[in-house]
Amino acid sequence: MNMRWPGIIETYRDFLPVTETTPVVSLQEGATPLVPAPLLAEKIAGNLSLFLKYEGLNPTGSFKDRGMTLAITKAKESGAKAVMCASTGNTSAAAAAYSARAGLQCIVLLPKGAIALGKLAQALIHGAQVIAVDGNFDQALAIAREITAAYPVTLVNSINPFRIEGQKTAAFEICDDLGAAPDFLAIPVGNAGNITAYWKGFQEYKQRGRSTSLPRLLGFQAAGSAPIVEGKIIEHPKTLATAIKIGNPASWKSAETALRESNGQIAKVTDDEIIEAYKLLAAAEGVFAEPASAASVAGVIKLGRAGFFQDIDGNVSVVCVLTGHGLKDPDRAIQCVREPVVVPPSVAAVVNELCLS
Ligand code: AN7
Repeated sequence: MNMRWPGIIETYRDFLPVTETTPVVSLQEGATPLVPAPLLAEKIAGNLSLFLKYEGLNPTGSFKDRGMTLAITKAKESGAKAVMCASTGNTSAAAAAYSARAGLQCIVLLPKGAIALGKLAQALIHGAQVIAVDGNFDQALAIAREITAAYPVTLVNSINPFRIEGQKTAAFEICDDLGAAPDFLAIPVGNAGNITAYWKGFQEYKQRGRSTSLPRLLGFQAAGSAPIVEGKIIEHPKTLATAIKIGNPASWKSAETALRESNGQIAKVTDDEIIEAYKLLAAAEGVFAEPASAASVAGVIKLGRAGFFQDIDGNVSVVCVLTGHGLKDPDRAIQCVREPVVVPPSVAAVVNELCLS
């Protein structure tokens, strides 16, 4: 069979810890579009070229698939029978799907009542054993770490280095598509695995002569869940962007290293700013991303308003990572716009409603 795109492991095999005999578990993840966003760019700054790395178009609807294809492949290679993760939703959706494909048992710990509907549906339909913890994500992750240290169950949170290895391939794709690294990469930050992975990817691509420059990283956290920005653990994180409702990121240190080495910065965006960007993306560019993803765009809008890009000479290229699909969280979409009006089933009623007469 001649596959058009065989997934990230086969495509970037030379950059990943696999051998000829590694049993690759893939859903043909990766090769996500880099969508130009000219209307949004124009609103932000005159000298901006803006692109959206639409990671919601991965098989389970988020960037987690890149890390999970490798984490599950390596778990299978090592002879593991079961994997576990704590999750704000997307990791559990990916873990459940790839585990199903690999024939592994999958256990997921979810903070009770704090998971978007689509993500919960995914974990359940793929046959994971789902346990709701009456606490927050950070507590669930602490439990998962302790259990996987004591029992023969493989942890597939991003503390697992294979997750980072897989996720770095998104940086490769951006360089391949643009023909160079962008000037800036804007990315939402939760547990901080993805910003770590992107930085690793951009660096390796440059070291291996596949790109010639490095981007500056712009990380964004939700204002009520911004431990890295505040410089302290947030015991009770709050935000409607449930994917990044994380108060004690596992990859905190490596995120700070990436920010420092790339001459980047991390800032916070409020829930109102996130929703504004979320609606603008959908209505002005036709791109539906979940609220956490819109944090990257909200951050770039905020920097634009402060004159950040205008102060730079010449054209500036910015890639915003849209980490998850908008359909993950349908409740939020409906809540923040107007629900449809209801009319009787007649032409006259619809014409009247549309003010056509
Ligand atoms: C849509 O699924 O942590 O900074 O358990 O789902 O690498 O954690 C999700 C994180 C951004 C933050 N956008 O990435 C999980 C989980 C979306 C996400 C992030 C997440 P990291």
